[in-house]
Parts: sequence; structure tokens; C-alpha cells
Amino acid sequence: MSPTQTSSPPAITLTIAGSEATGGAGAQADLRTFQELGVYGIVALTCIVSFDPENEWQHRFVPVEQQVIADQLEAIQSCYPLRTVKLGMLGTPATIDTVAAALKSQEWDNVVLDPVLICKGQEPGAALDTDQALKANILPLATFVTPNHFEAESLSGITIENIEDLKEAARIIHRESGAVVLAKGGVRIEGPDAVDVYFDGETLEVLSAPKVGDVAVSGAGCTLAAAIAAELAKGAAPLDAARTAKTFVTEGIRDRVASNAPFDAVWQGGAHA
Ligand code: PXL
Repeated sequence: MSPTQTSSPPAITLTIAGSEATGGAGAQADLRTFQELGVYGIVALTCIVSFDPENEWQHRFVPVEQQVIADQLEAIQSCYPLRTVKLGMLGTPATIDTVAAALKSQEWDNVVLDPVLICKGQEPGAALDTDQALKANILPLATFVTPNHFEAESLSGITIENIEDLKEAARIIHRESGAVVLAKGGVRIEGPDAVDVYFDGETLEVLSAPKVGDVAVSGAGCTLAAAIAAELAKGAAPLDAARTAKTFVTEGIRDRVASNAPFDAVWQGGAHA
């Protein structure tokens, strides 16, 4: 039911993601991004991460019960005719199965996957079963994937030291997944610019912006993928969505919020402040 509307309705955009309690990353970053880019954001929560300030800000990770994840998705999918979803931290093989089943229960225009394999501060390989389940059960459903340096190495199987390697990784990940790829070099690749490689099977484009400091900022990956999802939900073409998202996240890193944790946090609202 809708009373007379004065403006066109916003594009409904779902994120299936975890809460990072300090708000820098995860669902909180996604929702701020959606709001800023003018789409109606919804979240289905997969887990709660609470950093431990008494223990070097290690991650305390609690998955949401599977039935509760399924219930959230049932409510959301019954409520709205969704066309666009962003996937953030899923966290366990069981959650990956629950989310994969919900994704397969309907058709999508855009499934934007931020393939969160490990979080900052975690040891590579800490969650090998989850990594494998993500590759086997979620990656094939993605239409757009945004691996960071570590995830691009893991998904492509090659070592990435420079932009040529990043291009090769983007090509491999596209070949194996069929998805549009934005492989992020971030601060990991040497040079004055933060470089990402876009590849959709035809167009290969290097997106570049001057680095803002040399330390990764919390929420940058979440914000980038959420911005891509928001732009796609509004009807943008994939390359335009990637370009807009890159500009948006670069601005958010410039406007970062300082914190007592080892990483500052992206601020999505700075541009219009
Ligand atoms: O930045 C990756 C990420 C995504 N989602 C959640 C997180 C993190 C990293 O801390 O906690 C919930």
C-alpha cells in the first residue's frame, strides 16, 4: 500500500553481511553507503564481530544461528521484489549453505560478492573450510566480485606483485567465475597510486587514484562493494558503477574517522558535510 508518492521509489538493495561492532566495516558500512548513494538498504545479519581491545584487537566472532539467518532472508525476500544483493562476511560453511539456498530461490540482476576470506589481523588459512565453501558455493552465483590483494591471489592461484599480475588475476577470476571482476591492489602494490583492475570479459580498465596514506583503512572493501551494488541497483552499467564506487571510497578514506583500534574507519558521509 502506498499513499501518493512525490518522488520515485528508491532501489531496494540488500546486504547479507556481518556486524563489526565498532561500525567501521561490515553491515554498518554497507548501510551508510547505501543511504549516501540513495538506495533503500536492508541487512540480513550473518555474524557479530567484536574486536577485543584487551587482546590486540583480535576478532571475537559469533555466527548468527542458521535458522535466524534463514528467517531474516525469508522475511526480506517475501517483502520486496529484490534484484540486487551484496554479500559481505558470511563466516562459516553452514552460513554459506544457508545463503546459497536463499540466493538460488529467486533470480537476481546483480549479486555483488565481496569475497571476505579473512579479516585484517587474521592469519591466512585460518578459515580454510570457509574459503573453500565460498569458492565452491557462492562464487558461481556472483555477477560481480571485488577481491582484495590477498583474495585475488587466493582465487586466481597466482602471486600478485605488480599491476600486470593484478590484470592476470582479474582475467583468471573472470574466466573461472564468469563474474565481472574488480581486483583491488589497495596499498599492497608499490607506487603512488591505489590501483584496481576492472575486467568484464571484454573491457579491461585500470582504475587509479592517489594513495591516501600507506595503511589500509577499515571498511574500504565493504564500502567499495556496497557502492557498486547501489549503483548497479540504480541501473548503472558495471564499469560506471566501478568508477563511481572508486571515487566514493577514495573520498571516504580521505574523510576517515580516527579510532583507538589499529585501523581508522572510512566515513561515507564526508562528501556532503
Ligand atoms: O572488512 C572485512 C569485514 C567484513 N565484515 C565484518 C568484519 C570485517 C573485518 O573486520 O568484521 C563483519
